Amino acid sequence: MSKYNADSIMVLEGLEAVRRRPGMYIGSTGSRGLNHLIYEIVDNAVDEHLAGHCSEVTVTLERDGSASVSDNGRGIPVDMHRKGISAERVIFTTLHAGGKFDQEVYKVSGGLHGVGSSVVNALSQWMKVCVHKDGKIYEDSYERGIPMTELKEGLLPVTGKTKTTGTRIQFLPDDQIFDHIRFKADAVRERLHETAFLNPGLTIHFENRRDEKEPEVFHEPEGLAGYIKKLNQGKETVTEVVYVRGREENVETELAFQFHEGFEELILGYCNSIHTIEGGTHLTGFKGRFTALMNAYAKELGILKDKDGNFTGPDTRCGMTAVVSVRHPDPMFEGQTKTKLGNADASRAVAAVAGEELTLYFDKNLDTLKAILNKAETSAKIRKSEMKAKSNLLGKQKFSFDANGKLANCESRDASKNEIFIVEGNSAGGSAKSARDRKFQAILPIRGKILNVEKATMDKVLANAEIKSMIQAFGCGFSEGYGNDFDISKLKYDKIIVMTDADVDGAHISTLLLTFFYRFMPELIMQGHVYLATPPLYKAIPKKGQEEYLYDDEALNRYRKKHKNFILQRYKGLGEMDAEQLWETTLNPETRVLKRVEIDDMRRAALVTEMLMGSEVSPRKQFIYEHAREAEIDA
Ligand code: TTJ
Repeated sequence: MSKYNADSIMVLEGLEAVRRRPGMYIGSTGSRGLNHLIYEIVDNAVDEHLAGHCSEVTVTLERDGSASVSDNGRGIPVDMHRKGISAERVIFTTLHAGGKFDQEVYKVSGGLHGVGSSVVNALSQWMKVCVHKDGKIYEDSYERGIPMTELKEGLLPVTGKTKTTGTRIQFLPDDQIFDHIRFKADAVRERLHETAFLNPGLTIHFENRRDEKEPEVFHEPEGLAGYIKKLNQGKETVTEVVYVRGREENVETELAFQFHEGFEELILGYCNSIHTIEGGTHLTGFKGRFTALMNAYAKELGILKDKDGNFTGPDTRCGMTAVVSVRHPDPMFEGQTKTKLGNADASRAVAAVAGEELTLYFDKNLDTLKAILNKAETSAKIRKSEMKAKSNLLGKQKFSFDANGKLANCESRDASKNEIFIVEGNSAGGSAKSARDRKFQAILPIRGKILNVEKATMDKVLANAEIKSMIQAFGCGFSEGYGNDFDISKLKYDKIIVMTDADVDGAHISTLLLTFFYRFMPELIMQGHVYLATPPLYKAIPKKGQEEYLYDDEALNRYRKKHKNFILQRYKGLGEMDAEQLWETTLNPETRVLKRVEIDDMRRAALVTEMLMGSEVSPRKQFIYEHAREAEIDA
């Protein structure tokens, strides 16, 4: 910058604040926060689409590790905003600049904490901005948020002529800020596809040049109905997709659902295109009214007699896949991760739209209604038999060790420091028991494959020995469907660490375990208690100097570049390491590498579980290979 005046000092202070406490602005400095940089920029283009001026967005992961996002909107304003500074400059250097430019239209697409593109700029090694507008091409550039292009009388330099309009942003995240700067292509792709479902008029192009993948196009004119079809892909469905929409109290509601023959309930909530992972008022409004509606119909049709009592909410949602999306002028986000909608009017609005529109629908579509009530009846029957199974189990659950005595518990009773390792295989369990620090580390060995809880009914799940051991060891109960006995304050360990071999079977077992936690104890994951241990793949023993453990192939390649003469020892499984090696590489908090499991990983996992567990062997194996050790890192 050429001159330091009051304005530029304010700008520098703003950037400093963002760089000093990045987590406050983007949530985390791990993969999740990193990917959010892209979404934050994309959301600006989506806003331009919602304003009616943009039909195409292109997102590219570039070969140099940067990302670029372009649209065919009107182009960011480049005219003089104030005191000799282009509007574009103000947008990219001032926190919360967004609102000032479009006061009357509320920001509809959202974006992480709605903080805007200046945060992305502040957290990027460099950023380039290119605007096509009024027949001219304008360009600007920044490094770590600081402008690098000289303004001409306060305006951006013009670098060419154009017949189109639009905005292109390219940026490279700052490796001084983030744990690593490799965008997760799969997560970005899923998110863009989700954005396409939520904005049916928009076409989104995605290109991963970094990994030389073919370009992809996401265009979903069927909107939420299309989203439901995708979520139910591979499932046997028992109803058509139902879609209704309406407007109430200034809140727009759209919802779609379809029932399948299974028992799981999957309801995704969105507010202003933000996925509300923790749920909130829009979902309670929908669920409450849906249950009331089903009970009223069941009585009217004589399916429920007075003596039967009502269906519970979960009965009426047995096998339901649903998406509820609201647009709210002033959303309040609450909860641990600020992803729980808090507005009371959203609950009333969704309930009103569901009540009115679904009554119209069911009065005309008795087949759908009967299929749903049929499932509710089955669910009520199972519920009664499962309640018996559950009370039997809970009656015996008085002790912290399991029935087989397999748990090697730790000595300390300080739950805030204790750790429990879930270890695959008896032999590895044995060496882990002698390797651990018995003061605060407990070992629970599990044998072979654990049950796939996605497929099993509740009483089967509760009869499974491995699962019983875990529930009893953790001490915090579990929640699912009928009643909620989960109480995180009773959890006996701060860290639950899944430790499996670094091979296909190990990956399969950890997927099954995570699926179990996700379904029965999701708070454990949401509150960051679940981790994956990462045993090394190799030990390198050089002719001279210290031996080194290598945790992945990238580390091996780096090692190869530095060392010429060494012996490489490959670990095939945990059982191959002796107690001392196991302690040093995998158990010792000072030297080990842990990956925290994030709820985003689980969302993706839930969507692919079907594929993973399906009968076709080859795509499943392929998937496991590709993703085996790729769980997102935020250690
Ligand atoms: C604002 O009001 C005047 C006309 O242009 C409006 C605007 O801001 N349009 C706009 C911004 N279109 N696209 C963007 C945009 C696109 C990307 C990819 C990134 C950013 C930060 C903004």
